[in-house]
Amino acid sequence: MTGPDMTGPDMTDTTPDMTDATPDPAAARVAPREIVLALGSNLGDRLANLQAGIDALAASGEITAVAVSGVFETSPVGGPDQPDFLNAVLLAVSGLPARAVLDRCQAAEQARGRMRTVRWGPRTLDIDIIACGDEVSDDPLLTLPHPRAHQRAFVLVPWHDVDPDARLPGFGPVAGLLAEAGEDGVRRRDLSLAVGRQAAANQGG
Ligand code: A4P
Ligand code: MG
Repeated sequence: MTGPDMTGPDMTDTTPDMTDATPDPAAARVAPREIVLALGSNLGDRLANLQAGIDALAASGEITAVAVSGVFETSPVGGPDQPDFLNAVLLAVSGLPARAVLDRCQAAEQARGRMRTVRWGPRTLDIDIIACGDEVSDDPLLTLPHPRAHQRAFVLVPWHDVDPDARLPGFGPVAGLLAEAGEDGVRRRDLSLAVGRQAAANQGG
């Protein structure tokens, strides 16, 4: 027989075996970095919705809440006629990929009964990722930094409140962006949110 020797080393299949390489987003990790999350609510018990969002994100142990801004009452920007919002900004650290962080944010929104009917319409809880370290993405499913954050007082005022030296990747210091955007329609409320409640609860504290 003159055909190729099918047992020879040249015929070894070098194609990687994909059966063991199915991506598992839950297992993927990146170097831990700071994540900036904007929370908003204008339906139901707005303060409880924001706090529940923070607690839900921390519950998995994969997103560590570091600090939260004061609470600001804000006039709605865009969308239909709707009630005023409460807005806040949460600083966190996570080694999850950005898409997994988005999944956690959307799960937390769902847990507070978030309905998506009208664009920019009223919502029990919205959690947007403003920045994930220095990551830049133009994917419509997850745009980083958030494409409208740099011009929105309802994001910039609370962010500056919790981190006066913050910088928005690609745009520069938040203080400068805030000076340009102005603070119209944003009022500080005598309310507060807590970080670390979930961790304390998990330890029986
Ligand atoms: N998406 C893309 N990038 C991101 C990101 N960086 N973070 C996608 C979060 N989501 C991101 O979001 C729609 C889709 O955006 C998601 O499926 C996700 O894949 P959504 O939460 O369903 O709806 P949304 O939040 O209304 O959308 P959008 O366009 O992000 O809204 P904005 O621009 O954030 O505006 N006025 C006041 N005073 N306070 C507010 O909090 N919020 C909005 C929402 C409008 N006016 C407001 C407020
Ligand atoms: Mg959103």
